Amino acid sequence: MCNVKEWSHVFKLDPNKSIEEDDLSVLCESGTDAIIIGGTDGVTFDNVFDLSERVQRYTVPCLLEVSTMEAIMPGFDGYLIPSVLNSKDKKFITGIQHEAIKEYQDWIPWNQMLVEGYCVLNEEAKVFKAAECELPSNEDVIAYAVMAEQMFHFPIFYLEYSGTFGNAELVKEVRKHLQQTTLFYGGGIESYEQAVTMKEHADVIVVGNVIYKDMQAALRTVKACRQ
Ligand code: 1GP
Repeated sequence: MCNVKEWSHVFKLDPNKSIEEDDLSVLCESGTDAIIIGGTDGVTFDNVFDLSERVQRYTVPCLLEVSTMEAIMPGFDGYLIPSVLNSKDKKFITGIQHEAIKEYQDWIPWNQMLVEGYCVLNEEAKVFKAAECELPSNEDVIAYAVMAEQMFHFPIFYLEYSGTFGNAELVKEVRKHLQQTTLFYGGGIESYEQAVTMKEHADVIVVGNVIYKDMQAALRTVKACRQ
């Protein structure tokens, strides 16, 4: 099983976007700690399967962040299960997960599962709308972090700014309240400097979009975590 406590950097690949073989190879061999396959829309069994087969040729751990039941399949090094703590709808906190357990409990490899307590902070992000989130205050965010660790014992608390660079001061503040739970930060990291800034506070930075815009810049974010 993957030990997220040893990670500092991961790339998140969207199965709904295409990536050339050369670029995928460089990413997988960049020294990143893991490749996460996950996205908000257009995630299908076929595109997850295709991408996972390509990534699994490399030694880097490959995890599936489950966003739809239709695209769950065996063969990953781990499975990340989001629970969106600032959603207005119970469905995105425990509802879909509850349905999945009812249907598949005999097949679920529990020792490969990691639950992520998500807090989505960019109102413009697709995931904010898709998971029917409400924007929390800084105080709310800290309470969600404490809840994730102390009440639910989630292994991961994920500050998700997908598409925009977030508030480093808030990430720093959240970090102070977590001892056991690993803090993931994702959103808008497109340069070495931005990676350094967020890595100073978060345990793990998640880099997504820039992969599809500027591969060299994406690779520099790995270097920023290896100093
Ligand atoms: C998205 O947190 C990740 O789920 C990464 O965000 O795509 O903005 O890098 P970006």
